[in-house]
Amino acid sequence: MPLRFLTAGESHGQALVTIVEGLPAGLPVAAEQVDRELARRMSGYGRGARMKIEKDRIEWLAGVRAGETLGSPVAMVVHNRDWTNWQEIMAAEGTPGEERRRRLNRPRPGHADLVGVMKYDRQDARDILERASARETAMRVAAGALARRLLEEFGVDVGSHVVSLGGIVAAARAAADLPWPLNPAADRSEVRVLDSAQDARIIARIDQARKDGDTLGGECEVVVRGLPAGLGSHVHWDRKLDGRLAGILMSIPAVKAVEIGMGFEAARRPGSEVHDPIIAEATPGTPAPAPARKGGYGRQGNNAGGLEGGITTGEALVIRVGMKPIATLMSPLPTIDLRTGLPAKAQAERSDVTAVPAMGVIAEALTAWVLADAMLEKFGGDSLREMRRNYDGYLAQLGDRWTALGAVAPEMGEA
Ligand code: EPS
Repeated sequence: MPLRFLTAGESHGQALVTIVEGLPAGLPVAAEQVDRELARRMSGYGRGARMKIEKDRIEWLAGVRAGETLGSPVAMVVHNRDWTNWQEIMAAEGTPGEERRRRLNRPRPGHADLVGVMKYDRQDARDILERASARETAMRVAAGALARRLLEEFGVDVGSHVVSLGGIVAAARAAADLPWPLNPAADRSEVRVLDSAQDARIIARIDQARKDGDTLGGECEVVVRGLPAGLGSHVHWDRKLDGRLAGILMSIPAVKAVEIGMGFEAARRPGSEVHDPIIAEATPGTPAPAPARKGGYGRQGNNAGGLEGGITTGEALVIRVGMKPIATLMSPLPTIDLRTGLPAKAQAERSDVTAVPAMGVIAEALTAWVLADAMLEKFGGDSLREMRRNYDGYLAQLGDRWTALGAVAPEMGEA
């Protein structure tokens, strides 16, 4: 796959870093575009005190000059402001095995704490939780912001909104009826919900959970418009775009479920109610892409969620992502103490009541990542100009094909 990225950084360490490789040269980028996404990830009702401490901003370390990518690896850093409070606890130098402050001895059910100390042979679960923390997703959003920049060059827009939180479900809306662009509308709500009737109820539910020392999960929907048909492939399991999207989205901390289009509901209905009839025009009410982009056909409905055979259909891509409640409860659940092996209450660390609104932003970033990767696979190019030429050529080819088929169709009959 042409695009790659790695991240490093502990939640209360000095900084978070990422290296992004495979972006074409000549892509206009600005720190402000990345920082805007980082700020969106930090927002959302239900976050804890940490988000008041941090003000995530990237600094370019490599790969960008005069506002354009160079084609070389792009490196970015985000400094942790909380580091000043954790320097001694998180210091890289010291004596191995020495008793450390802020040890975590009572692992939280639902967290990586226990399995992590078993697997990595650690005494202190802090050695696990610092990296398992969702703080790391800041760098995924930073990398995803560059992918989003690339997609924007080709008229692809990635948005999301929260469809349920704490068991309160927003009124259902088909992707075609969503406001567009989606994010300015969703971001107006503190919980990123489009249904104003449920907004206040959700906020009250979060307040109640905070009082009860509890946490809440929820679901978001990612919607992408403007994609050409033909990204991904049916030919091999690891090239199927649905699998690639589900895999990366399931890697978001606390995410337990991903559905594409009709999702699980499609498994319960007959085929006649599931598959989207193909029609000889763009789907009514679909603002983009233009008919020529898709080869001149459209669909009655989009239960497939924009993917068939692991390939984009040109309809909107629609993905739902489900997140479990955060594992750190202020009214803790039963666990065992790692030092004594005796029953105890899990450790209560400072945390969020919910991070579902942030999860939507992370899901957008990772969706953008996979799509940018698929665009580079299909259209290649060491420079943006070369990629655009390939892209334009492909769209023209789709248009030609439709014209040619239209010309011969009458003689071909049904045979
Ligand atoms: C997190 C616990 C909280 C969250 C954190 C994830 O941090 P802290 O332990 O410093 O209070 O705020 O999320 C972030 C720092 C972030 O940037 O999203 C956890 O335990 O996973």
